[in-house]
Amino acid sequence: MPPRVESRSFPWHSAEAKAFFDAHGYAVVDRVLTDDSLDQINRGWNEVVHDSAVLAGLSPTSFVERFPQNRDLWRKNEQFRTLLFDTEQSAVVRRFLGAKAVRLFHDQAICKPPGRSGAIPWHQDSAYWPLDRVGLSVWTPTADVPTTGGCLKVIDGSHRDGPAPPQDFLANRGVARDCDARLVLLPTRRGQSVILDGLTWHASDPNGAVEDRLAYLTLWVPAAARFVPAHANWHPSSAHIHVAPGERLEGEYFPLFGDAIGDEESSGRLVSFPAPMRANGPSMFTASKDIAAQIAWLRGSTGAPSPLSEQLGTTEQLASIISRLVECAVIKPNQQGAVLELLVELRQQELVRRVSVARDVYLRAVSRWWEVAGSAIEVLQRVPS
Ligand SMILES: O=C(O)CCC(=O)C(=O)O
Repeated sequence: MPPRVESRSFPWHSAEAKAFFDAHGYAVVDRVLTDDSLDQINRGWNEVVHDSAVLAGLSPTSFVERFPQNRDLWRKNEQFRTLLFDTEQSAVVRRFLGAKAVRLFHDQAICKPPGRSGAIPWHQDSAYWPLDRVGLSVWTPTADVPTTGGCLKVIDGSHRDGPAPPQDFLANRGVARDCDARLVLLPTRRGQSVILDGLTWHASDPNGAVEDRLAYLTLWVPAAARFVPAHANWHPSSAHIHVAPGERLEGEYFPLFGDAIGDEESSGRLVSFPAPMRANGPSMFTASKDIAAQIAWLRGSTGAPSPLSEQLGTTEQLASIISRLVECAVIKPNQQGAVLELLVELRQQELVRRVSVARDVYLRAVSRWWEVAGSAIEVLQRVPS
C-alpha cells in the first residue's frame, strides 16, 4: 500500500494547528516565514556556502555535495541572525511547546541537490540533545518540496512511543520504519513549515526532483531545559555550553525568547534517552576521533592521538600514512592515488567541521575510509604484536 500523504496545513496560530500537533506529533503550518524571509534564507545560505567553500578550497557546488549540512548559521551570517530575531518563529515555538519562554538550541540548513543527495535515516531529534526536556524543531523549505523531492516523512503519533536510543546513521543506518502503517509523507509548498515534536520519528529520502531542496531548521527547547551531558556528550553544541551538568541551559549560543521564566510556566516534558547502541565499524558519534586513533596507531605514535586535523596537515604526513598503509598491506600499491584523494577529503572535512560543525553522518569520506582502510586496521589492531 502506498504511504499516506498529508496535505492538510493550518494557519500557525489556529487552535486546529495546535490540536493537530498535540495529537499527531507534527503539523504543517502556513506562513511562519514570509516570502522575503525565505529569500533571505536562500541569500544567507549562498553566502555561508561561498565562505565555507573558499575555506575548503572547493567550488560552491562540490562543497554542497560533500557538506550538505551547515550549522549555527545565525552566529555567522547576518541574514540568519535577523531571521531569528525579527520574525515570528519564537512565538510559533512558544505556542507549540506550550511554554512562556523558549531557548534556541541551534539552527542549521540542509541542502539536497537533485540526484546527488543522500537519505536522512529515521530518528527522534531530542535523542541527540544533551538536555533533559523534549524539544521541538521547525523545518522550513525555501521552495515547494514534492513527495519525490526529499520531503519529510513522519510516523504519525510516534511522539507517544517514548524515547529510543539515538540512531547511529553511520553504524547501522538507523531503524527501518518505512513499512510502519503510520508512515505519512509531508510534501510542502513554499511558505509552509513543518513543526516536529522532539520525539516524533522522522526521516527524508534523497531528492529525486529537479530543483535543489534547501530546508532551514531551528531547534528549540523549553526555557527550563537543563544540561545533561551524559545524554549526548558528542553533540557539537556541547562545546558552547558552559553551565555545569544539571544547571539550566544558558549562554550566548542559546538565546532566550519570551517572558521571564518560572519553572512552572516553561517546564515542558522531562525525558531521558537510553545510550546509543554500539556496533562495529564507523560511528557517527565518534568517527573523527576513531580515524585519528587509527592513523596514530599506523604511525606508531603512543599516548593520546592528536586530532585528525593535526595528523593530516602536511603533504609529508599524507605520504607517510600512505606508505604505512602499503607496508601493512592494508592497501595495494595501485590504490595510493585514490587513498591520497580520500585523505585530502578527510582533511577538508576536518576544516569544514570547525566552521560548519556538521554531523559526521553527512560526511561520506568517513564511510569510505572504513571501506578502504578502517576495517582492515581494526583487524590488524587485534593481532598481538
Ligand atoms: O532536512 C531533512 O531532510 C531532514 C532533517 C532532519 O531530520 C534533521 O536534521 O533532524
